[in-house]
Amino acid sequence: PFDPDWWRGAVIYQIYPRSYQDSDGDGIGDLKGITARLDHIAGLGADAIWISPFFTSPMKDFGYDVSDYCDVDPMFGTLADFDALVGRAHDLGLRVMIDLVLSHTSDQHPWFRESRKDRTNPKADWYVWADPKPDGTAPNNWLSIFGGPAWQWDGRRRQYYLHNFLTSQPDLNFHCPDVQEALLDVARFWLDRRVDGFRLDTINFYIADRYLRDNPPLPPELRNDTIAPSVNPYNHQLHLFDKNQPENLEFLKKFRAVLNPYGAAAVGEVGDAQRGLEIMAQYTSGGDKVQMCYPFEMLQPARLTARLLSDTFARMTAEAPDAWPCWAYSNHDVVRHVTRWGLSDDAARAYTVLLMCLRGSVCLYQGEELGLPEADVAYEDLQDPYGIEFWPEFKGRDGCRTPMVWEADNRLGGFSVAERAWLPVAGAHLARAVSAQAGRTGSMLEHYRAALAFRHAHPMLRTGAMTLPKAAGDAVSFLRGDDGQVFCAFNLGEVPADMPLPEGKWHPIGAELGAVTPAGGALVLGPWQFCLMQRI
Ligand code: ISL
Repeated sequence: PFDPDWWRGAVIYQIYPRSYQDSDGDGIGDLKGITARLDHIAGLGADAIWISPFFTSPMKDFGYDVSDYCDVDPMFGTLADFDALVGRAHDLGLRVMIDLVLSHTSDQHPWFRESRKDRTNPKADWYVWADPKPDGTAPNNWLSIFGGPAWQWDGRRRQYYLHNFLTSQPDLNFHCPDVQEALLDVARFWLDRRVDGFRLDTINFYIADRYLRDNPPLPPELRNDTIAPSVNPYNHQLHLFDKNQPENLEFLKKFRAVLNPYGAAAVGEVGDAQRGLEIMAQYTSGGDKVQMCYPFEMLQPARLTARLLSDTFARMTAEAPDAWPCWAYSNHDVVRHVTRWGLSDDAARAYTVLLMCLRGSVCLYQGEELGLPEADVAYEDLQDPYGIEFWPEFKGRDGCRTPMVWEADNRLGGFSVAERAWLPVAGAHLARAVSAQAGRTGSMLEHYRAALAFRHAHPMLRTGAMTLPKAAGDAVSFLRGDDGQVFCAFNLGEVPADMPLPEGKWHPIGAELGAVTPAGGALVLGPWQFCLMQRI
């Protein structure tokens, strides 16, 4: 059904296609495998799926290096398989979002092969090329997220090209109108194949300063010292010029104009520890750019405490009052949150309910619904180039990318019939496989199902207003709904918390989630307990 607002408050389930389900026994997941497992996602109660890239790619960054935007990599299947996936998803009431990596291509993309030939070919300015400084060094001080300078010398053209990520991921030049048009055509291609929206990779990296000015050093108060400098030198510059230039807003408006006739939605990934919320405000306000941004506030190593939650929402109220965030605790780039935050099952349950009560949309990452911890991947098994480069200070992203576990009594968890999977299945994950949890009262999977159903049953949790969270120690509370119809209180810690009850008449809800009922006019929450109430 045509509903241009479908994304607002939606729960989006992220699939990492290499690791969801292998249908042809090569040890790598594929589109047919995903199609076969869509019932699981619909049964969970998600509104949509986001599939990480499955496009033709040399797989240097596992698909985030695209060499053909309009085809499926043979490893994952065919366009016909994709059409079948979309058909099945729609039959199940699931929207389909795909992951467009527009900021850069693979160095194997025909556009780059042509562009690097010489300085006069028709695509000569499709990438960010620049002459060296007089002493032969890189054009400026910009750094790559994956370490080292963001510039790579090309012997043939005798110029440097910009790469914000791997050297094999050259950045497209969005100052070139033909590049913008080509990318809008990519979006049209997939919309015509009936996708409902896009996750836009690194949306704030699209446009760099046309004068290629040096970034200034980062003032110490803005540094995020939870990231070791050896791992992320990137954290030591103020990223004024290498990303998020004002021209980006013009491109996003054109992108939105392409989406509108289809009722499609886009969520832009904004990885910016310094100005993420402010950028989200720029990109999602006004109703003429992207609908949602995916900020990193809850993906950080530091646990989402009551204080951090209230600070984040206070900053959002100040800097981004009408922005629409899409929250996530976990994804394919970070340590799974259960491990990252050191959560017990009880703590993880409380965090799940909290996520379902927040204003914004939500992304869940495959396996999160099983309470999976990060997998330990041995050095010999590493696949992620980012991890191989920085081992052992940073072990890379493989520990959250191991295969999904479907069957507890199967060597590869029912992921594949191959001898080996592309990444090992974590032994400790098997006991948490879908088969071991489905239908079992009190399991993490059933808890997620109930939590999603709860969000659905209370539309004000999806689209209603939210008061600023009040934090007191580890406890936090807020009201949801335009008239404050729902009261939500959580104890995000080990110490019992005494909380004031809100004024008015209330009846408790969420018993099926384990919510606590106030007794004798007082609300005392034990460790990881929470209370949910609806105004009478
Ligand atoms: O910018 C960052 C921190 O300030 C990074 O976290 C960055 O936003 C993130 O690494 C972007 O990730 C996405 O693009 C990458 C790809 O490797 C990731 O898998 C993808 O999620 C390059 O395409």
